[in-house]
Amino acid sequence: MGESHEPLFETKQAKGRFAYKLFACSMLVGICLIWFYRATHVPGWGERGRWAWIGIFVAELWFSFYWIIIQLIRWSPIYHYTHTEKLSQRDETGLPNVDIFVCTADPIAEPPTLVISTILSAMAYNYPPEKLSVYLSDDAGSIMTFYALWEASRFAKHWLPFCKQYNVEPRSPAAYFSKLCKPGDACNPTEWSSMKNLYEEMANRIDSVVMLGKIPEELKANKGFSEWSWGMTSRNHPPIVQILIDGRDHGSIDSNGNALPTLVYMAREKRPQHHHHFKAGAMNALIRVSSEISNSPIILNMDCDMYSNNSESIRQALCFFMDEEKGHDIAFVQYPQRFDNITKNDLYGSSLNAINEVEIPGLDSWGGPPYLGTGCFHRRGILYGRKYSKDYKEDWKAGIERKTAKNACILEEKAKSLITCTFEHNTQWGQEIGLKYDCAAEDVITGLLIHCRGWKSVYINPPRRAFLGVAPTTLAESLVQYKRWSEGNFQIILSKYCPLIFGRGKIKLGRQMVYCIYGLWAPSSLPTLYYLVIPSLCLLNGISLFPKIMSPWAIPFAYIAMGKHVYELVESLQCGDTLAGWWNLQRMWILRTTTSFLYGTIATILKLLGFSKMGFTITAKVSADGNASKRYEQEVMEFGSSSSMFLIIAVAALLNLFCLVGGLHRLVVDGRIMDLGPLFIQILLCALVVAIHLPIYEALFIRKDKGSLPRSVTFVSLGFAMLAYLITIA
Ligand SMILES: *[C@@H]1O[C@H](CO)[C@@H](O)[C@H](O)[C@H]1NC(C)=O
Ligand SMILES: CC(=O)N[C@H]1CO[C@H](CO)[C@@H](O)[C@@H]1O
Repeated sequence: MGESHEPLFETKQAKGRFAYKLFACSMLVGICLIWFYRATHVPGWGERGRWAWIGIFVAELWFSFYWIIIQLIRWSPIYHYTHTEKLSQRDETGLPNVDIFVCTADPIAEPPTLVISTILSAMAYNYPPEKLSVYLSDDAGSIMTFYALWEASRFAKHWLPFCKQYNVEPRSPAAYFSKLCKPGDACNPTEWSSMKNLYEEMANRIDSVVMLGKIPEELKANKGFSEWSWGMTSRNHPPIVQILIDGRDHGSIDSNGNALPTLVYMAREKRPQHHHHFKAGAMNALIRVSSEISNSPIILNMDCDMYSNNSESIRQALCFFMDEEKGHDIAFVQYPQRFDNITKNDLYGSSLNAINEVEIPGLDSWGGPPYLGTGCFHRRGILYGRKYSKDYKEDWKAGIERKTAKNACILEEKAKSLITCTFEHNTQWGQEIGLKYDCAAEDVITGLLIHCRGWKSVYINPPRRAFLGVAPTTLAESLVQYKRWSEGNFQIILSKYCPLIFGRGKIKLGRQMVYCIYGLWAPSSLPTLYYLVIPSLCLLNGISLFPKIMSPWAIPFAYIAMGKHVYELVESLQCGDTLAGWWNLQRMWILRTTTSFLYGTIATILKLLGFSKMGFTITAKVSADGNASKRYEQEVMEFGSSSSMFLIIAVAALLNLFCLVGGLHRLVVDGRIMDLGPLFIQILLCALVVAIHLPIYEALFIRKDKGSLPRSVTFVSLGFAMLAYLITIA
């Protein structure tokens, strides 16, 4: 077949942008009017509320500035569409090899059955199996995980032909069998049930081995298990590389006699005295180990809890890389993070619909999305630090003729030598090569460095989700996750890699600014806290911070507030949220901003001053308590522990409640109804804050289940809020 040069993908502009631009301009006029009002109405020296006024002006300046940056990405989002059918018409032997990396770090937080479902979904991609290699990096070096992978390698021999024969979707057995309680139309019922049994038996064996904490004695004779010896821990063990399925070996075939993908287990060496650089370190180890074994030009990395929900994703991504016209400068192809476990009204605001559907396509119009750490296809060479050059042409055949001479044991020994603790000493790994170290957002900074070397990236968001993960099911998990994200991104802004400084001359100014969007999450906590607390306290004292409700100056305030929220509501509904989901999302933004982002700011600044070392918390992926998951399904907020984050939330909620009651009391009982005009906006603001915090009051005073707020939090927060109240009215 001759090489066709038809485009493999196309790019379209978002529709209706003219109306949006008009709207944005009108908002800008409103913002300018507010500035003007603020600047010309400052209370004079000695008047009450002068400092509160200046503070609120600063907070509003911050919000305006942030809003303007956000407009850059809302200006003209673009969307890409792929033509996989044109790729399939081409010669299959010309398709490149693909390596898939999956990282896991803890067999308790990330159960091995979950991990192998992800692995199996990756092995079952609709792609020539001899061109596919799947690597699992196990940072805990746990024999449980190795055992699970060993079981998966045997199960794959039945699962893969079953998937291909009946075109099963999704190809994660856990997801497939949990969603489908009876055989699909195309399936042979007996074959279907025997496959289901096979899977469930395997999952049970793995679960019981994990529960017992040790593997059956008779397994120890199998290849690979002897790597573990007594006294090895997750922080202290030698390097381990085991090729469980060797795709080059003609003996590795499935139950129908077809080839299988290569499957490799890897645990890099860990010693207590050596820093291991978390996930970035694991990814770099995977890059080196895979270079020895398969050395494919394309690398996909996915989180261990994110299974593939679409077996066509590899082909879709290749449509970008292999496009003759426009593919030469694309460094990576990023899919969105989507979640499987989201309830109808998305209580914890995890689905990120507006970000995935509008913001990232908006970033795409500025040269590509950031690297988001999962669901991303990279070109291997670019991860090695290559700069963009027009003349470069990728050799898609690289690695296709694998080194047949070496047998698996020799490869394993060679690969182990690449993942010792000392291998990276005096090399550029973690700096110029591989993923960047010393940043909590290793993915975003690595993407930034790639963009600064002249490459572009693309974002692809097909309607059928490519990767599905597990969303946080408790408030604490969700808040901790956002703390990590905001912290990592803020750290970049304060480092020498700040896009505005490091990116100068390398990427466009607009691009530098949009790169800061998520970095500014963390510092937004301060103006938000101010807005949440000070106007309410001023209400209590009868100090007006906003124009009278009948004054013409109230119009821009009303316009901005309505415009912003109505627009967001419409956008949210268009992206698939429900009305209640939107309201939940508003609450989550307040909770995240006042806790996660505040903690992110403090942690970043402490680190900058040298007070604390970088820590990393893994969010637990499963909840243990049976009632907790029931509450999750009923969309009841889960607190349960006395985290200091909850204390901040409770104090803010109670303080606003007191201020609302106190303020209204003042107006009605003290007969100061004349004050209503100047304080009306503050009363409204305070009432909205109280309304959005309703579930918090419920958890403080009404609910009695295990997921409510502990009594200690109730008492301490009452104490703090009372104190603030009394100080204010004194
Ligand atoms: C996942 O894939 C299945 C088909 O296998 C599809 O029906 C489903 O809608 C997908 N899930 C999402 C969230 O897109
Ligand atoms: C891993 C996990 O938490 N899975 C849960 C997702 O939600 C469904 C129902 O909403 C549960 O059955 C799963 O256990």
